[in-house]
Amino acid sequence: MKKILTGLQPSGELTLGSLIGGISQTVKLQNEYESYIFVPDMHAITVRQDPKLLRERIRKNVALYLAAGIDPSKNIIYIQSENLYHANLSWVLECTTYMGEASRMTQFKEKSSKKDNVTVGLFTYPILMASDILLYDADYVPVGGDQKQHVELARDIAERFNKTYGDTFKIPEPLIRDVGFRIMDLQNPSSKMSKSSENTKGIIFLLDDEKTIRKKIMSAVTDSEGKVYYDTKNKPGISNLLSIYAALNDISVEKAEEQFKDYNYGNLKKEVSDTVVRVLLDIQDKYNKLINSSEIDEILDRGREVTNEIAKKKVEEVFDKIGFGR
Ligand code: AQP
Repeated sequence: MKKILTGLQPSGELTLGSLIGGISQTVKLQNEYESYIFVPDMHAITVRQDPKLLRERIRKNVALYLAAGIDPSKNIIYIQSENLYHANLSWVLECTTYMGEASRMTQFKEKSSKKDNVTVGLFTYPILMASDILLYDADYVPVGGDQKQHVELARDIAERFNKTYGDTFKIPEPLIRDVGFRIMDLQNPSSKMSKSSENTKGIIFLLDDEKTIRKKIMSAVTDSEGKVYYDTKNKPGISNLLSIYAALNDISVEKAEEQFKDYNYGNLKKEVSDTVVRVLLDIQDKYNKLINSSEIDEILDRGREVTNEIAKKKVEEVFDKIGFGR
């Protein structure tokens, strides 16, 4: 069985974008693949985090994975920092990566241009991501378009290492989702809905209450044309609402477009709100039962054990080939 690997950073509260573009993709693939899903807490500290909040969010992420349909009998679920081999391998991979290729990462350029105190960790983050992937010989990494470049870097690093030291790493491939799975900010529909954006009015958090969800969708930015159809370039707001509706009802964007072609924007927003509320309240109900349960700890203990065993073997093989130790 081929392996897939997914992680959602606990750098903020998970959003509708995290659900549609991240968790739900893994839920769909979990029957076909050997699936690894983790909480990349070490990635989250590339920007400053409050320790108490970070710890809360790690647990919340896991509860939300499960509440959204990640099946613990079909997935290995774990916390990145509970496996010290991620950072160990990352160092070796840093020494296998050239400054030129790391400097080409567009996500770093974009994120660093918006911040004052940029950490070295933000720069080397894609190499830690390569370690996350290569440790487990993942075949596929389901990612949004913005992460494709990072998977390509992981491939280049793996190929270089294999060429120098002999066959060691599986060469991973990105599994790119359809355009409709990129969920945009409701207030600024030309930007991705991101958990760490400052203006929270355009972001639906998975744990928002019903009133807040409805309010955010009803005030989503649209356009003045008054016709419902899918056109991301000229109608990013309406296209985003159609994408959300299609993704949550598991239908094509074309089908959603057909269904709403005679609707006005107010009625479209009302239907989208009903769908989002239905899906999120169901997830929240399950989440509330899970968040304080020992089930989460049992799942994470198992994940820690399994992944440490796999990663230890891989890192020992790497260290041996490099010539580390006695
Ligand atoms: N808005 C989105 N639409 C579709 N997919 C999304 N993903 C995240 N937001 C959307 C996908 O979820 C996976 C995990 O992403 P992540 O949370 O680890 O990092 P991110 O992509 O950087 O998410 P954010 O919310 O934008 O985080 P911050 O604000 O901390 O940078 C990825 O596969 C991603 O594509």
